[in-house]
Amino acid sequence: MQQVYSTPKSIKKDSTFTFCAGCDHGLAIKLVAEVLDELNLRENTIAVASSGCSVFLYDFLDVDCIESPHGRACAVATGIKRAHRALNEEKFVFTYQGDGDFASIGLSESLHSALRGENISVICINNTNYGMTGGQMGPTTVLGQHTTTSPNGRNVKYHGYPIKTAEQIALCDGTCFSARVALCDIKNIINAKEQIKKCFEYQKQNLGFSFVEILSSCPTNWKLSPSDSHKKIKEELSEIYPLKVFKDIKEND
Ligand SMILES: Cc1ncc(C[n+]2csc(CCOP(=O)(O)OP(=O)(O)O)c2C)c(N)n1
Repeated sequence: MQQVYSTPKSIKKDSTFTFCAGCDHGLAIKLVAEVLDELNLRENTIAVASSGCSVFLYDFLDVDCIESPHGRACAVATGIKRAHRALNEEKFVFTYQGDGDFASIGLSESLHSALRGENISVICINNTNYGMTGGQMGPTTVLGQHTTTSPNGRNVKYHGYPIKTAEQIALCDGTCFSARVALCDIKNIINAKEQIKKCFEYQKQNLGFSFVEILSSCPTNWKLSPSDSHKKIKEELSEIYPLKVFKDIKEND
């Protein structure tokens, strides 16, 4: 069969994405792989995957990958970056995490990595629930959203407010770049790749903690079709979670 789309070198040969139908993880990983290739980083990268659907990163990405315990991706990435520096080896280190991993169980590690200005990059997949374990309420579940642990909808009285991760990370002095993007249509996919590229370039330039949150579909747990999931991101979720750059240290110069 004629190949229509090229496969980035950083994607393992013959790998077929095994995510649920319509899940944005596959596209997110492909964009990350394209950026790694364009910045010539493949041979020098160590990727840190988290518990959750993001753990499958190492099945698809043809770079050195390590799996971190739940919530500890930024801490593991910090150790890897610093240990290599101590050996005078400059490695490109990024984490690929779910929102539950980054902003709930791992919030302390994540926030302090940003406050310390660790020179690592983070790709955080925000699907507004704990996807892998069956769609429980997560830190980013929006008010009114039905999940397996909030069957009547997230209620501010009982569950509090969701966290706006990209905005919070932008508040940290050690952060050089923080943006939120989505993959719900071509325009947004192109923009997402640009922001991922900037995020990775800033680490190469040694500017500190760089972060991209990707608002992602989860058709299985949202109980929607893939196209309705993207419609939900475009029409509802991006109103609550604005798609924009919240901090760019170079723009503020
Ligand atoms: C210490 C610990 N607690 C709980 C779990 C179970 N667990 C595995 S993945 C996961 C949810 C991950 O959710 P998220 O980070 O949002 O990623 P997603 O699966 O949605 O991509 C949980 C609770 C675990 N592996 N380790």
